[in-house]
Amino acid sequence: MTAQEIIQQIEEAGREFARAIGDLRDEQAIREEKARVLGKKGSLAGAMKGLGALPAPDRPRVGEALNRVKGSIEAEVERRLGAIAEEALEVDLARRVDVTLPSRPRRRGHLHLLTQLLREIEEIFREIGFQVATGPQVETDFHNFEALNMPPDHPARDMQDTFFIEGGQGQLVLRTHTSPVQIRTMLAGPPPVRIIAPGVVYRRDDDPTHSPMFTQVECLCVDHGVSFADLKGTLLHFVHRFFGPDIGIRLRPSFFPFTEPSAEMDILCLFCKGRGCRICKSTGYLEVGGAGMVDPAVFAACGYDRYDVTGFAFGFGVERMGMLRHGVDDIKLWYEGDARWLEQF
Ligand code: 2NL
Repeated sequence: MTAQEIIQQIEEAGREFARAIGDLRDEQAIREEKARVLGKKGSLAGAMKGLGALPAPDRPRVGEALNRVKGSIEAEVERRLGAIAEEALEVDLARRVDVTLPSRPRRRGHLHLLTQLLREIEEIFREIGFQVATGPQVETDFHNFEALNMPPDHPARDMQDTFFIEGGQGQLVLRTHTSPVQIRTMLAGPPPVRIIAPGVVYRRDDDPTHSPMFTQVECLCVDHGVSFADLKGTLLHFVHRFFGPDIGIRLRPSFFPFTEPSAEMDILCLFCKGRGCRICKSTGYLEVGGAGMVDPAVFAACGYDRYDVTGFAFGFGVERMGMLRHGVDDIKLWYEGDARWLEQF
C-alpha cells in the first residue's frame, strides 16, 4: 500500500467514526464506537502497522494524518461525554432537596365544631351548678310524649312527627327532643334537679335550616320556689357567655304542652345588633329556642308533688346556635364531613 492509500484509509476511518457516532447520547455506546476505531483491533490499528513498512520519507505524512484523525476522534468523544455529564448534573441540581426549606406541615385533625360547641355549652352550665345527663335515642312513647303532657292524638304531636319503631311492648320512637332524659332523671330521684341534656334528636323536617337528625340541648331546673325570674336570669347568663355581653334576649309568649307559661326565646340579632337587617327580617331579633315553667302535669307524671315544686325548662338547637355564631347558611354542612368546611373551625 502506498502512503497515499494509507492516508485515505485513515481519513475514511475518521469519517466512518463520525457517521457511526451520529447523535449518540449514551456513554457506553460512545465508548464502544471509539474502541471500534482506536482500539487494539480497531480500524486504525491496521494503518499503524502499515506505517512501519513504509519508506522513511513517507512516514511523517502518514503519521501526521494518523495523529490528526485520532486527535479529532478523541476530542469528539471527550466533548460528547462532557455534555452528557453536564446534563446529568443539571438534572441532579434541579432535583436537589434544599434541606433549609421548612418541611411540609403535617395536617392535624381537630374536634368537629359540633363537639366543640357541646363542650363549651356544657362548661357554661357546669359553672353554674348544672349536671350533664344523657339517655337513649330510641325512646318509649311515654317518655317522649305522654309524660310531657302530650297524650295520644294531642295536636302538638303533629309538629314532632318522627320515626316510629314497632316495638315488642308498645310503640318506640326516635326521640324528638332530649326532654325524655329529664323525665327519666325526675323519675329516678327527688328534687332538686339541675341538669342539661345534650344529644341527638329526630324530627320529620328536611330543608336548609332543618335536618331529620340534629343536636339539642335542653335545660331543667326543679326546686322549691324556682321562678320565671330564675329562668330569665339563667337564659341571659348563657346568652352572654355564648354570644357575648352585648347580646340581649327577648321572650315572646308561646305555647308548649309541657310548660306553662311558655315562651319563644329570641336573642338580639348578631348581624345588625337590633337595627334590623336581612338576616333577622327587620325584626332586630333571632329566634333560638323555647322555654317556660314546667307544667304541673309533667311533675305529676314523674311522681313529683305538683303543689310543692316549681321549675323552669328550655331547649335549643346546637347547630342553629353555631350557624348564627359563624354565619353558616346550610345545616347539611354539619354532617357532610367536607374538610374544606370542617377546617374553618
Ligand atoms: C324548642 C323548645 C323546649 C322544654 C323544651 C321541657 C322539658 C321538661 C319539662 C318541660 Cl322535662 N319542658 N323542655 C321546655 C320548653 C321548650 O324546647 O324549641 N327546642 C328546640
